[in-house]
Amino acid sequence: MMSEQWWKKSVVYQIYPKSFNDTTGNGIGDIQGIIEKLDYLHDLGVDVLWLTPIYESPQKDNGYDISDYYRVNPDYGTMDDVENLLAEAHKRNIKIVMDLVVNHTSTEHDWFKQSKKPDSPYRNYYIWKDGVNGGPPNNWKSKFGGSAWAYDEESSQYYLHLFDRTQADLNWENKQLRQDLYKMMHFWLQKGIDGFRLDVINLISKNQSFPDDFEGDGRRFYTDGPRVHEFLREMNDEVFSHYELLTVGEMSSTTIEHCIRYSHPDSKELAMTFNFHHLKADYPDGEKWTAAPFDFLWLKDVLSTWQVEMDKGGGWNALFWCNHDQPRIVSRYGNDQQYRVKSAKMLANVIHLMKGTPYIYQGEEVGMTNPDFDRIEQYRDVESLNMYREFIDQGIAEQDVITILKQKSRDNSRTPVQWNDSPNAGFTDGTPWIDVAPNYRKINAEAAQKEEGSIFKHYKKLIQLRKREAVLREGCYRLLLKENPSLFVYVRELEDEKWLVVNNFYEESAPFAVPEEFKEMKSELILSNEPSAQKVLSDWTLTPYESTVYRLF
Ligand code: TEU
Repeated sequence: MMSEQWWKKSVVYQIYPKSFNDTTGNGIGDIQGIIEKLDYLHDLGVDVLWLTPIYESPQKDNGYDISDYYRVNPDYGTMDDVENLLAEAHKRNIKIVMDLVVNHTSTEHDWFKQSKKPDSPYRNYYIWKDGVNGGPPNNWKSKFGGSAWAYDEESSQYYLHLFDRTQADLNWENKQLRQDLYKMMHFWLQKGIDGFRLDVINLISKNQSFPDDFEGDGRRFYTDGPRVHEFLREMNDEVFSHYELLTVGEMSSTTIEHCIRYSHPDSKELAMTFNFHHLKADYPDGEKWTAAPFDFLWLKDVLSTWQVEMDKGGGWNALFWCNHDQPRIVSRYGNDQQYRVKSAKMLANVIHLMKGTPYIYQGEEVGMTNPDFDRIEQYRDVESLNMYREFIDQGIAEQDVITILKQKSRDNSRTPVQWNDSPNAGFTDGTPWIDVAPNYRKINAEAAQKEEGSIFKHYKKLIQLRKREAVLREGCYRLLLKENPSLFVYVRELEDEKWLVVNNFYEESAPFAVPEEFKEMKSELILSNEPSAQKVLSDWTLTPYESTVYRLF
């Protein structure tokens, strides 16, 4: 019998199929390519795979623009391939979680096409409004730039799109739409999938007066909106409660209070939540599109506050550094040059030893870096291309825009997985849809699987530790040395057991003095990225990017 909360013991691996592994030579990854790598993933030790959208889609936003929820994007394969993947994964005790994009569909979805006719029963599946004074209904902005409203000549009204203009927001106020979505979810669950990652699910309920926002871009009127908890509870009741699922909500600009409600078992909404506040440490004044260093004290504070408050409130965190929307963490809060291996392991420790369910994004386990694309022709992402155009139109110099894209573009994480040192990193025999990072001869999975002391082997250890150690799953979290400008030190505690996790985020050595409360305790070295780490805890000077973990008893 599976335990109800099996996902509390799991480590999830995220696959961005387009860039994972191509078996047909068309330059685009596919489902067969995932099947081919199941043994690799089994060796790593992960127990769940989350696939970003594989449904039929015009691919304006790489599948987050779905035109048919019941079909598979032919570039990725067929429904048979999906069934095969499920069977092969389950054989290895690996579960499959699919992406669920129900805040919006592609404007090529049949519902939207029907919806364009004002008298159609589908009109109300989307959000249509009259313009105001010859302009859009309000001043809300799209997250990908420009107005959040697009004008439709045919019906002389505007439709809402919080993302690209080809991603029209669904009208969750419409009960018929909700029922159609639940039906579709059952379809996939009946096939045997093990859960959903729900795309921007906290944006589905909009303030129905659609007011102008004089202080921002409109997000206050739809983020964690008026009926969102009601809708999620309904979804849980109609769909999730019939299965034992991992459900993780992607929460954009959310709050701890809401995330507790989303993920508290008593609320009967979701299993856990992603939030992004810790990935804004390099957004000075909240602005993503600047090239800036990260604010370390702020990072510690945000991560720690979420650890403590979610735990207190009975919520559950999804833990992660990387995904398909974020630059590579080793290039971001680590060091992708001289200390790449060491800093990647340190960052892995910081996240994997916290309380919650850890997620690994493809390539993270071998320390893939940002690719350093220096020509705009190398970028593919709709958001990056929109920003580029906006900045150039504002008169900003091309070189300065590229400097920002190199640091912030979502394409940083979307380059093909580096499997080996053969041409195109073993990703494809054809021409990859996006360039492979030039460092693949040195940084690749085959090398990492062989090398002693590789990042890959370190991730394996962390995954095993999570399975073995109750303190990692259940223990409380406590931050030490809050104001220390280079060390991130925390304790996990369960009954008499304490784990002390000491991390140096910088290239300079840094001293650590054992806190009074631990001085009389015995200690055992659990894990370190520093070969010369001392076996027993005592005052010491951490080497660059050192991360050392002791058990105290
Ligand atoms: O992302 C939601 C989202 O708001 C972001 O993380 C977004 O990438 C960021 O704000 C851009 O600066 C989800 C998906 O993960 C993303 O890939 C999709 O593009 C987006 O929803 C729309 O479906």
